Amino acid sequence: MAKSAKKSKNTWQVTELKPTDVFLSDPKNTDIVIAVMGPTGAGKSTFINTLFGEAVAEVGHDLQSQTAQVQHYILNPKSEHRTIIVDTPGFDDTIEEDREILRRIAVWLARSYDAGMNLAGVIYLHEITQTRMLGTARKNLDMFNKLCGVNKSDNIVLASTKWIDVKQEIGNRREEQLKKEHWKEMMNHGAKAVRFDGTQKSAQDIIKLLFQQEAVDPAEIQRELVDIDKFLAETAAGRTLRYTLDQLLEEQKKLATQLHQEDGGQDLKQQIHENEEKIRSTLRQIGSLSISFSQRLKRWFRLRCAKQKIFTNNFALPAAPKGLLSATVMAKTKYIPQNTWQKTEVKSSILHEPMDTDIVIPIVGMTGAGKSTARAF
Ligand SMILES: Nc1nc2c(ncn2[C@@H]2O[C@H](COP(=O)(O)OP(=O)(O)O)[C@@H](O)[C@H]2O)c(=O)[nH]1
Ligand SMILES: [Mg+2]
Repeated sequence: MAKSAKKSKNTWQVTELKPTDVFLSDPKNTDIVIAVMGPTGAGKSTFINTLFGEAVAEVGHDLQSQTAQVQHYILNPKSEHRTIIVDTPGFDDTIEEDREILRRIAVWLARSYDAGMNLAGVIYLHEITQTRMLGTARKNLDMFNKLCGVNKSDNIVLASTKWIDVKQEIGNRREEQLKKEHWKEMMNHGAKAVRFDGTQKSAQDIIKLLFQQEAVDPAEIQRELVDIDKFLAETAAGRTLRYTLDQLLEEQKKLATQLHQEDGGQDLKQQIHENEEKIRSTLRQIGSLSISFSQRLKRWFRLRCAKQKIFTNNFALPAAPKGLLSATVMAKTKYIPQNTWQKTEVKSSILHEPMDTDIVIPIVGMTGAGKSTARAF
């Protein structure tokens, strides 16, 4: 993809970059990047140490995430084509919120893309000792899917770890399940499933798999951040938060029913309380996404608006995903006339005489957030 040599700062560089973000001091456009992702405890740092043959990354020995920052390690510093291995934090509700983890990974990838570095691929690690794909394991896989996009997955290696800790037949069964269910879509699009057996040769073989692939199309999030200059918060990955919320609400419903039927004990009440906290935290994060989204809308409009007539309208949005779609539909009205969405999505006409000199300021938010109050100003 063509990139201009010199350009002004992108929006993400202004809004998302933090002084604490670590990056290579001397990025080169000959560098090859391989990112290692997966839940905390999956064995990412151990994999990297095994690959390097020495302890370069800190290995976690408790439940807390050891790698809350994105860290990079240069495998062959003297080579013309350096291989940069990137250790990423997992999405695991311990130290940082999902949005912050996402920001750190996205910003690192965006900076590497901006510097002309080449992403060779991503290794996603999954502990074969996990009995089921639930909780953080599920969330990490969803985030990963959204980050990379599932359309083209040639540059993804899905590696299972900790084989030494499971009986062979149980491991085989779980691996089959992963291939048949959770990894199926990515594998259909070219991702490879392998086992990391804990040896350096196995780690090197996994890296080699990525070098056999052709040059990589930038991961979805890089494209969105740098090329389309979208706000990070409104990327496909950010939308996963809404999916998390659905899951939490479903869980809460089940717990409440249980409590009602069993005249619940202290444990159940505690679980409900903890779940409630998670719901609140997810809602807060979704709240920050909505702000970014409306900022983006405003930016789009600013591009084409002269300072003429101001028209303020109020979109009452029911649920987030559908609501956002409706707002987008409205925003596109001028540009894409007579498309299918007009038949399926436009439910009522608001302006009878729209003019291209009109300025539209959508007010977006949940019911009760104060949209009508804002309109009064
Ligand atoms: N038995 C076993 N333990 C492992 C393996 N890989 C990692 N671990 C342990 O799992 C824990 C988490 O590993 P770490 O590499 O820090 O995971 P990360 O959070 O993904 O970076 C540590 O206690 C490691 O010693 C493995 O292949 N087998
Ligand atoms: Mg680690």
